[in-house]
Amino acid sequence: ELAQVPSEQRAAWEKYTVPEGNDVDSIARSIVHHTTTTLARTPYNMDDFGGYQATAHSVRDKLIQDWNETQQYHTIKDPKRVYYLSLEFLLGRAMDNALLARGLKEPYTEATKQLGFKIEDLLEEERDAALGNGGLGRLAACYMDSLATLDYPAWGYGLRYTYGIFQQKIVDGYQNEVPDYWLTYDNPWELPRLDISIEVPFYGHVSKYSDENGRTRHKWEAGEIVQAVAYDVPIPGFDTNNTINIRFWSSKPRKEFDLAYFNSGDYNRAVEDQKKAENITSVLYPNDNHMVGKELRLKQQYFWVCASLHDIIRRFKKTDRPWSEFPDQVAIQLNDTHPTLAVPELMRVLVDLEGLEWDEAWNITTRTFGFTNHTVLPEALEKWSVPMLEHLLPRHLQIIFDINLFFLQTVEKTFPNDRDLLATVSIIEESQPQSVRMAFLAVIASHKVNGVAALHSQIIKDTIFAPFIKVLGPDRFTNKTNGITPRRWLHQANPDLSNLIAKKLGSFKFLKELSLLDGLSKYANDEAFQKEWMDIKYKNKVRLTNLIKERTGIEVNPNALFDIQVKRIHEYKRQFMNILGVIHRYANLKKMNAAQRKAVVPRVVIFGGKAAPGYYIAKLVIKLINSVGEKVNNDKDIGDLLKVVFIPDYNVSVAEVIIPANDISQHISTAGTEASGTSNMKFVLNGGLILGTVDGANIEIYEEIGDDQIFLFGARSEQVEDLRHVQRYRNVPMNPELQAVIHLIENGTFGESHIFQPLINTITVGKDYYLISVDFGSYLESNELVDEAFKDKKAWAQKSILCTARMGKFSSDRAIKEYAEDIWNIDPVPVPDKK
Ligand code: F55
Repeated sequence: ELAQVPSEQRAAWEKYTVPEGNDVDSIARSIVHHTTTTLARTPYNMDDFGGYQATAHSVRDKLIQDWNETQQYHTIKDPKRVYYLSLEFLLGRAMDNALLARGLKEPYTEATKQLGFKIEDLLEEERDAALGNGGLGRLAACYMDSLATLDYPAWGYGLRYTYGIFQQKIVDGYQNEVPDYWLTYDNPWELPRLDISIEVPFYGHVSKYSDENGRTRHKWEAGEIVQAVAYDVPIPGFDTNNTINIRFWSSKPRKEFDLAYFNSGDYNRAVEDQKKAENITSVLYPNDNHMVGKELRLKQQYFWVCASLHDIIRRFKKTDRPWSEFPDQVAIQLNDTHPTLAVPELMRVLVDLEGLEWDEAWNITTRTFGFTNHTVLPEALEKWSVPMLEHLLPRHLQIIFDINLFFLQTVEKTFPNDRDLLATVSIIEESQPQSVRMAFLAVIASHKVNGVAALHSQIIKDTIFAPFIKVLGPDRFTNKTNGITPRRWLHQANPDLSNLIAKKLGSFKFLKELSLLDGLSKYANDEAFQKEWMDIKYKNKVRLTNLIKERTGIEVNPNALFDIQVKRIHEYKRQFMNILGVIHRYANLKKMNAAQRKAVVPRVVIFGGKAAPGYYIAKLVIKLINSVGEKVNNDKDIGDLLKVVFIPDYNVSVAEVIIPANDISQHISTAGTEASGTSNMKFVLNGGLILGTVDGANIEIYEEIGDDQIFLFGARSEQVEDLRHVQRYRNVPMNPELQAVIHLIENGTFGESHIFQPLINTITVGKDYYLISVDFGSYLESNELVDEAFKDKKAWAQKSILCTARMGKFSSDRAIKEYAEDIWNIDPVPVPDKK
C-alpha cells in the first residue's frame, strides 16, 4: 500500500542515504546544524536551553533511524506483537536514557563540551514527561524499557495529555497545584503523525436491521465524532537496535467542517464544539488509587481505546489473515481496568462491523486480552454508571449486558439455583442507578488475570475475585511480581555505583542480566571495597544535600542517616505514622541530657510526594510534615540530630537524585493495602535498607535480601480485618506513646492545633481504618533497631552491598519475560545491524 520510489530514482535515494557518524565531529556538526536550522539560532545567541534543544534534536535523528529500521523489520517478519494499553506512562526525561541506551554518552559529552556546554547542565534543561500519577504509570515506563531491551515486538498506547500531573508548590506549608503545560517549547521526543488519524464516535443511538442472511444486526449511529491523531514516542532498547513505539493519541476536531452548523449559520456553536473535542486529551486525572466517575474521564477512556484498537486492527488486516488468527498475532494487555472498554469495542467490531458470530467473536476476544490488577482498595475499583454509559456509548452498554447475560447463563448451568452467586459475579451492580463493575468485565474477558506481587495476587483471589475462582477455575489467575529497569534506576541515576560494579564484575552485563549482581556478595566484607562503596554513597548524599538546600533552604548533614519516604501521599501509605514517629523522636531528644545526646544517631527524615488536589486529609499530612519541620529544624537544641525535610514536586527526575542517596527507605502501608510498591526495589538496588511492613513486594524483597537487611514490623495482612473490628467496636486504650505525640500536636507545639484536628480524628474517633495506633509501638521499636544498626559502620556497609547484590529478581526484564512467556506468548525479534 506504500507508494514506492520508481526504480530510476532509487539509486539516488541510496546514494544520498548517508548514515550519520557517531564520532565527535559528526555529532558536533549535527548539533550546530540543528541550532541554525531547527532552532533558527546562532552561536551568538545560545544558552543551555538552546544547547539542550539542539542536542535533543540530534539524538532524536538517531532514534528515528533505529525506529524506522525496527518498524520495517517487524512489518516484514510480522510476528505476534504485544500491545500495552496504559492511560499513564510516567517516562521522565528521555535524553540521558537515549544516550546511554545507544552508547553515545561519551561522544555527546565531548561534542557538547567542544561547543562550550556541560552535558549535565543540558540534561537538566529537559522537562519531565509526567503523563502519570505514580507507581502504575512508572511501571508502564519500566516495562516499555524492558520490552525494547529484550527485543520484543511491542507497542504502547496512551493519551497525549496537554497537561501532565500538576507541579506541586509548597506555600506556607500547604500544597498548591500548578498546571503542567509541558509542551510549551515543543517536544523533540515525539513524532507527530498527522497522517494517522482515526474517527472516534460518541453518543447517538443504535438501530437494528436484517442482513442479507436474515440475521439481526446492530448499527450505532454516532451523535458526535472526534478525531484521534497519533504522536509517536520512540523507546530505545539498551545496547540493541530494537526501538519500539508508544503511540499517544491527541484529540482534534474533525477535519470536515460540520455541515449542520455551517448550514444553520451557527458559527459560534461550531467553534465551541471544536474546543470540546480538543478538551478530551487536555488533562491527566490527578488521582492515584481513587476513581472519579466523571463523564470526561469515560470519554478519555473510550477515545483512547477506540483509536488504539482500530490502529491494531488496521495493522492486522494488512496481512490478509482470517479473524481466527487474530489472537495468534495480537496480545493486548489491560493496565488496570482503565482500558476495559476495549472488550466491548472489539466485540462490536467483530460482530457489528465484521459480521462474525457472537461465540467466535467472544473466543477471539478472550484469547486476546490479559488484565493486570493493581489495587484492592474499594475506592479505586472502577464502576461506571449505567445511564452515563448508555448515553455516551449506547451500543457498548448493550454488548456489556449481553456479555453478562451469556456469562451468567454458563454460571447458572454449573451452579443451578444459586441466586446469590449470580448476584455476586454479575458485571452489573444493582445499585441506584445500576453500575458496571469494570474489573469483573476485565476478568471475564481475559485469559489471564494477574496481580503485581505474590501477596497481592493471593489477596485478589481470596477477596475481590474469590467467587471467580469457583466459577472460572484457578488457572485464570496468576502472579507477576513487578520489576524496575536497572538502566534508569541504577546506571543512569547512580553512574558512579554502576561503574564501580562494572569494574568489580568485569563488565556492564549485569545491566541486562541483573542476577549477575550476586557476584558482589563475595566482596561485601572486603574493607577496601566497602570504602569505595560508601564513598559513592556519601557523594550521592552530598548531591541530595545540595538539592535539598536549593529547593527548601534547609541545610542537612550528609553524615546523618538519610531516612526517606517518597511516594504519593495517601492514608494507606501512612506518611502520617512516619511524621508521628518523628515527633516522638523529637520529644525524646528534648528530654535527653548532653551525654545521652552524644550517643544519638543523627537522622534526616525526608518526605516527598503529591496529594490528589481534592484529597483533604492527604494535604493536611503535607502541612503537618512542614509544620513539624519548621519547629524541629529551627530548634537550636537539636541541631543536626534531627532534620525533617519535605522535598517539593517529587517526580521521576527528582527521584533519580533522591534514591541513590538513601541509607534507609520507608514502605509502611497497612498490611494488605499496597499491591506491590516499586520504589522499594529502586531504593534497595541503590544499596539502601528497608523499614517496612509485611506488605506487597516488601515480602519478596525480604526473601531475597535476608532479614539482616530489612526491618519489618506491624500487623500481618491476615490480622487486619479482625484488628479493624476490634478498633471499631472495643474500647482499646491508645498506645501511650502515640497518645503523647497527639497531645503535643494538640497543645500547639507545631502551630495552631485546630488545623490538624480532622487529621487526628482519623485515628482517634473510633475508626483508625489504617491501624496506625495498632502498629505504632512496633514501628518505634524498629526505628530504634535502625539506629543501633547504623552505629556499626562496617556492618552497615556490608548490608548495603548485600542489598544491591541480591536484587536480581526485581529487574523489569524478569517480569517482562514472565509476561511474554506465560501470558502473551510472544518471542523476541532481534533487529539486525544496518549493513
Ligand atoms: C490511577 C488512577 C486510578 Cl482510577 C486508579 C489507580 C491509579 C494509580 O495510579 N494506581 C497505582 O499507581 N497503583 C500502584 O501500581 C503499582 C504498580 O503495580 C503498585 O506497585 C502499587 O502498589 C499500586 O498502588
